[in-house]
Amino acid sequence: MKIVSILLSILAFVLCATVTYGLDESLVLALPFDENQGNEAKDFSKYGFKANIEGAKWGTGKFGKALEFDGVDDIVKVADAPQLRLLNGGTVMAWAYIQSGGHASWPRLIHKSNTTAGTGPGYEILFDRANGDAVRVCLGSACVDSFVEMKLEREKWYHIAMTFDGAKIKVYVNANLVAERNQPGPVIDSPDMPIIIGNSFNAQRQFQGTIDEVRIWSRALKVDEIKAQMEIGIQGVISSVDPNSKIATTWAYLKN
Ligand SMILES: [Ca+2]
Ligand SMILES: [Ca+2]
Repeated sequence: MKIVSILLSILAFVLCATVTYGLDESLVLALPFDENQGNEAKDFSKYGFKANIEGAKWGTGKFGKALEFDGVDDIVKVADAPQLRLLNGGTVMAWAYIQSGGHASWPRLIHKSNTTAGTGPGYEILFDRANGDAVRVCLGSACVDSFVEMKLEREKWYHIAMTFDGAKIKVYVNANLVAERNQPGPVIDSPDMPIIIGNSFNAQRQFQGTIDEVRIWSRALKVDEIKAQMEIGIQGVISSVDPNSKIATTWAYLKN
């Protein structure tokens, strides 16, 4: 019995190592927010970053649990790292459930500032209440809005994604392309500035609602990839690496 147990442990370890090794290296941040306790959220990318939760509460997500922001002072931070600067293209996505509170004009969903002044973007996704509840994405000073193509309703889940590849900046809502524009130049570097979720760096662009399944890649995903990501929780992300290995998936998830 003891030997069986030891063998199973070794098997689990090997499978787990395989899964970790096999994760797409362009997936640089994957926050499922499924912990349901504590003030730290684990990143499931191969880089193993973490998010510090200041004020946001655990709640019901699109997949498993998620973080609820009060629209007053809640903020989540992921410290800067070279992989998160997205200088050669990227994809930023999350599920969001929007409520009525928070900043009256531009609540931030995901924000990486390029200035300590705090609202200037390296890259960011926000709700543009000043322009009819559109979703807006910015890369440096280049912003693009969904405008009439996609107005966001309250108390409803939306999957929102931005991609950029050096040529185009694109906005997707529920895996539908709703806006795009030319990318005017390289991404503005923002060393030392953290990724902020549910607010801006200066904590003055508060979001009220729930945010789930934040994922960032260092390349622009294609629409079919965005659709696939929209439809899976973190267990799906892990198992998509090796669909035949349910043991590995379960183990990698449970051990956390
Ligand atoms: Ca979740
Ligand atoms: Ca609070």
